[in-house]
Amino acid sequence: MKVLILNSGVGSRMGVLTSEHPKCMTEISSRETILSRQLKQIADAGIKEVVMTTGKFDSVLVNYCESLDLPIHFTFVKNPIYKDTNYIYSIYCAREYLDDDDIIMMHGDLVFENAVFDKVVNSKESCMTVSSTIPLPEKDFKAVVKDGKVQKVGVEFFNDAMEAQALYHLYKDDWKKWLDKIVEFCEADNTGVYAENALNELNGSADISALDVENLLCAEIDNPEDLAIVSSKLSEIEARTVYMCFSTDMIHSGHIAIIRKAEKLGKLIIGVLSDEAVVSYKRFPLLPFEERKTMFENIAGVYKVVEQKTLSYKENIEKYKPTYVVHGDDWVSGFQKPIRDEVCDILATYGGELVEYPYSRDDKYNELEKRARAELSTPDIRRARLKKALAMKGLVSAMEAHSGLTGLIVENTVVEEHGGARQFDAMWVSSLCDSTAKGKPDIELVDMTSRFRTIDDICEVTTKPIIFDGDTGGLTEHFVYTVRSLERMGVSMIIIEDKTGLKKNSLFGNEVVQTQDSIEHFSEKIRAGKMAQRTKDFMICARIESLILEQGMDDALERAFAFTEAGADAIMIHSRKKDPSEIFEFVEKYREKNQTTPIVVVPTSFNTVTEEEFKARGVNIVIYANQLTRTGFPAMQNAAKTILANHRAKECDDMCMPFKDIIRLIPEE
Ligand code: SPV
Ligand code: MG
Repeated sequence: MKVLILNSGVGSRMGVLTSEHPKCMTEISSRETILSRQLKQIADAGIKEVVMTTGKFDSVLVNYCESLDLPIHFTFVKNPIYKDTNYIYSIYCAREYLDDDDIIMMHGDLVFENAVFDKVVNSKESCMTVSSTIPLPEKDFKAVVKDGKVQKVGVEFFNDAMEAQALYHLYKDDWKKWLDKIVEFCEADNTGVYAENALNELNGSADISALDVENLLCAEIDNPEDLAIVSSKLSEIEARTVYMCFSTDMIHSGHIAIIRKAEKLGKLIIGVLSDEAVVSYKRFPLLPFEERKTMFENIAGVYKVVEQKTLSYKENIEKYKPTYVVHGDDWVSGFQKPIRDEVCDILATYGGELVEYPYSRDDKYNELEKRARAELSTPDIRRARLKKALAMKGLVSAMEAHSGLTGLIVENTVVEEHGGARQFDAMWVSSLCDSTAKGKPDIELVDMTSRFRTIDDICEVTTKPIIFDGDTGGLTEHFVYTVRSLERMGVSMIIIEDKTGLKKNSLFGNEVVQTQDSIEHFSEKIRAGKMAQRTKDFMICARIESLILEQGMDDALERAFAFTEAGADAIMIHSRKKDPSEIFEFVEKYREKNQTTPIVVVPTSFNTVTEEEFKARGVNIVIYANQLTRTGFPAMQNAAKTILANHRAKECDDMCMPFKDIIRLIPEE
């Protein structure tokens, strides 16, 4: 595609403004001339060929164009008799450069906003810009339009006419017909008329649509009054702002393309989603907020980058009052719809506009996303993420996983909520559930090799951080090896409980014989573990069983402070009471003296407390320790009974996951 700009005219109506250069070099702002603006728009649209007709100030114009240093190849064609002819003859002079391509044709005194040029360039049919909202001008161009098609163009038409500007996109076939007529006119010496007079003789056979740009700026500058009007409209346009929000940590060409489009609408403010919002909405960001912010600040065309703290745009739209909010059309339905609705409501309060572009999730994006997930699953990155999540969110939720399959459930389960999404932050590899899955009691019978095998299965198909239930930690001499093995696997935290001898599950309480370890001995184990660890990210959590074993609050607190002193990175306090008050009391008393060490709870019994309440009280990790096992088991038992009772599988079918879903459950690499 080529652009033809007609600049042979003398521009006498501009007075002194055109005494030393052609009209197109008139300044329309402190930074731009009519021509420099047109050429920048052309270059931004990716068009590289411009044919320009010149006249009186031929060399001034040529030098000026070259000085702009744009990625455009110019062909200048001087109309030698510019004084005595109209631009029909200038086109005739340039015809040899114009007969082999689609063209965009424009008068050199035309100023239009980016949205207009976008529409013209992207028009799928030949078109001329018209306006249905601007009153018909007395002396300037009007187009007679029938069924959306331009029939005639001239200053003399008033019936069925629309205000029109000489900004055309002409596909080769239509243009050829018009050009042939122009040649015919000029060779018959009919050179004092508009090129449109030749078009009118085609009687509509060149198929040109009327492209209605309504009130968007598209105006010619004929005299100083026009200049004043256009300049003031331009400053209004330049004051427009555009808001977009990004959660991405990897910028690809799709993002750049939408940023390019958005910045054409006004000064582009980018909202970068906070880490906390990204974690809940998508996945753990590869780059933290500050780095993502810097990344966007360094993209050309971005005016300002700000934080968007939540998935809701409310705070930032109300603060920046953007003229436009830009988004892909993927949020028209689905879980982001409430966010979109809220954006529309706020924009409506001050006349802002939502601009949506077709959303395309291409293979490139999927490939990058796959790579990001692969990176998140590597041991170093996965291990470090529990600490990061704690710092970002204050409260982290973990769900039990005891196999690759349950790991996938924890990894991928997302629920929609208030236009956002919720998902678990981490996985708990429970001794109870790992043992139960193997049909064994929870008494440290399943050995570490087997427990590590479970972790490995989970690691292979997930990316979320892992908290490992280390039971008592075993002998101190063995525990140090366990710490290093877990670190190597990318586990983030081990929780060891202050019991000794044959460990039984805590939920038995004192119904079975259980012995609590001494403070000194358990502290020694913690110290040895901390000495053994090789990375700064790995955490050892001391689990206190005093409340389970009915040793009282003071004992629990004494142990908590001693274990913290010994180097524990977190404290888990356990209880098997339905009433959460002893947990709350512990947290309150521990927090009086220690505000920073994370506190972990396992609310299997005291399960009425919400995560929000735990967080408000100073808890940092909530572990749902066994619910997948406890829900899965009765479902399986029921299926087995149903088949036995009916001597066939039919009655069981409705309880089953459809066959096609189970096949698709696990994606192939
Ligand atoms: C586990 O899940 O194995 C635990 C938590 O240790 S509890 O069963 O509550 O003791
Ligand atoms: Mg356990």
